[in-house]
Amino acid sequence: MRILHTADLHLGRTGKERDIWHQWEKVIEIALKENIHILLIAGDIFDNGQAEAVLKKKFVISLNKLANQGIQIFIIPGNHDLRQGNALTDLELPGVNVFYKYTVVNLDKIALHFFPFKPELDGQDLVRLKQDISAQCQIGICHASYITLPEVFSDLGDSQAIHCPLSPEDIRDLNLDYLALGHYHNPKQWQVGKTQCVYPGSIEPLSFKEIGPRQVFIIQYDHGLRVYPIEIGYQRPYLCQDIQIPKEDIHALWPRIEELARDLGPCFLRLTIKGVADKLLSQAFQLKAQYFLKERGIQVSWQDETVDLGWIEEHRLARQFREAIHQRLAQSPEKEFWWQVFYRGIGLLKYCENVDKKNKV
Ligand SMILES: [Mn+2]
Repeated sequence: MRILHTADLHLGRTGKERDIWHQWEKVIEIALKENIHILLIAGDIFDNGQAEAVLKKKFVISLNKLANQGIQIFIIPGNHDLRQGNALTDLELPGVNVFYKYTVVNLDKIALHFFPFKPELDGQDLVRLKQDISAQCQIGICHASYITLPEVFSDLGDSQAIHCPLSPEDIRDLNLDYLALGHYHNPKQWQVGKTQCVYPGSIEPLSFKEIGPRQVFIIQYDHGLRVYPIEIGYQRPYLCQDIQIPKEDIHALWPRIEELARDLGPCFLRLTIKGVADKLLSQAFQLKAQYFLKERGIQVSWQDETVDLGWIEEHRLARQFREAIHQRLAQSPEKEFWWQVFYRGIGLLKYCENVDKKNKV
């Protein structure tokens, strides 16, 4: 018996429709190639409850490709599917099952326990819902928050999305062999007692927090349980880069922009720009670079940490520090060293001023 576990497709997410669809097509291909018997989707197929009819139709056609090969498809809703409506209506066709209340499906040696998403539930509620079924392999499917992992806690906490909190004790009490989760968007695999727990993560990165190639998981049950991920890459990753203005010359930074355009494929790029520059020149440069990179499929968001030359001129301490450094630069052969002293020193002076300002407020 071979099962494919995925979750968090977020079909229809604004601006990412095509990327997500390409990734979903990869999942379908893998499902066909890997000879799976069952596809589990642990919630958040759609980004919101009011998915467009055209998109739903396209999705049903894609599921039909699997159903026609005898693959059974099991779906539970996630919080996004039920956001302002219900996106999972009209999906039920032969071979496709959507569960809205706790259900056990008994297949030969495997029992599948479906716990559909409900905002008011927690881990102990799942334990109370679960029926005692005798089967060699017990698999649970839910859209929940394993808050014991710090990265899950902080990420879901930041988005105020700690729904259905789960603890290691809850997982022990559930007494499963495999827990197929959805909700957290980075792939994660860990073990609690005998239970293998997996978040497959989103199928396409949706924010700067979703790092690395995407994965789906294959669960194979013969005599024992074997679980392994299959990488499905991504369409457009989220990347972060620091760039430093050489000396005080913003234009000397242009080759770095060209290098980024050459080295990076289509992506979302957070550029943190550091150093000293005239504010207006720097803003003009950022606009020009942003346009240049956009033409090459790179979407830039700027994090401006530059210190304005104008500010230095206006502040006696900063101005004198700059003058002193320029003297050293003229005399010393260690130019790179003195530039580093300058960046650090001027950054510190600017920081101190910001702190002073805050304290006054
Ligand atoms: Mn999600």
